[in-house]
Amino acid sequence: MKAIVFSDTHIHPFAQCATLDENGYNERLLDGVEALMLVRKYAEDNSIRLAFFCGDLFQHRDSLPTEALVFVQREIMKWAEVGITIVGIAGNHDRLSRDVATIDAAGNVGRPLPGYGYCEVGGLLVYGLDWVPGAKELKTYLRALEKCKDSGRVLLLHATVHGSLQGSERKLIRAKSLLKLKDLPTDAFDWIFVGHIHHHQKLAKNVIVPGALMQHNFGDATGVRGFGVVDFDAGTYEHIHLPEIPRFHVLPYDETPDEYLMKSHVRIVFPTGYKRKGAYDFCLKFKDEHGSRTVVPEFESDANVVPQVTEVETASFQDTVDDYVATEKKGKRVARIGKKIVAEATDA
Ligand SMILES: [Mn+2]
Repeated sequence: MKAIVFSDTHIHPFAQCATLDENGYNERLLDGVEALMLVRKYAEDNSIRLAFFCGDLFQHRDSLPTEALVFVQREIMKWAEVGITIVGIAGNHDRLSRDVATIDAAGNVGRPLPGYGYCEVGGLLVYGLDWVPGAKELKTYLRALEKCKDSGRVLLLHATVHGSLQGSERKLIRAKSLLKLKDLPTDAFDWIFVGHIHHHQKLAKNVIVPGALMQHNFGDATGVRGFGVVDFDAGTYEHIHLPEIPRFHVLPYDETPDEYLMKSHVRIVFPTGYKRKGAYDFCLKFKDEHGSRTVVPEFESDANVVPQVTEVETASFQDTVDDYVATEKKGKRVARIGKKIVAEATDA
């Protein structure tokens, strides 16, 4: 038996690099929905009827945009219609409160439990734990799981495992939410799938980070994104990426572009001193020539400017007045306000 493993879809009408389709829908949102659709098609074409989702279906946990919800619900409905069962957990982006997760609004996503627990599907025991802010609770749960040794067990988590590569989400990760590989009950499970980190990687022979389904911003530019297929009989995991979904690419202005990447979002880096007008013209021409979705300039000086801080000794009001008086006495030009202060201070 095979199953799909996917995570961190972050489906949202992002403002960055947004374009509108002919109906006025945000194409960043449509890309996310299309990625979901392509995973479903893959499952259908390969007669796969089970999918594991490791969290972060949506982007904003406290304000789920209506169009994101509607498009995702419609797509998830189709998974159900063709007989694909999704078992998922809530990531930090899906968890509105301890008891409410926006992922539940998507419909047809089987949850081990809202919170944590397990369900039985396709002859497998699938355990899962929604994202929790600290690693302490997670570790308590994981320790309890270590003791049971039934066969056909899968564990879904949304967490950072120490030492895993981190993409653009690394800024958001707090030290107290870190798990170590030894905290994971690797002996008690056939497979452990961990969402949250966007770079796909294999942390141990049966511990997989599927990574994000697609790139989400320029910080993801170098990362290969996609989904996985786990084969329970062969004991293998295969990672598949979706070339159809626009990617992000950062390119020095004098570099020859790779046509495959140019259909996507491109940030062109210009050197310090490059004329702004020339750079914007360059980007427009680039977009036309390569059929890129969006092309934005970045100026090296923008990123490299280090704010210069001049150490200023603080002076008392009297020191300032004395300074003005001294300056006045030397016959140097003093501003009008200075003259007023000097006049008051010297009773002139
Ligand atoms: Mn996350």
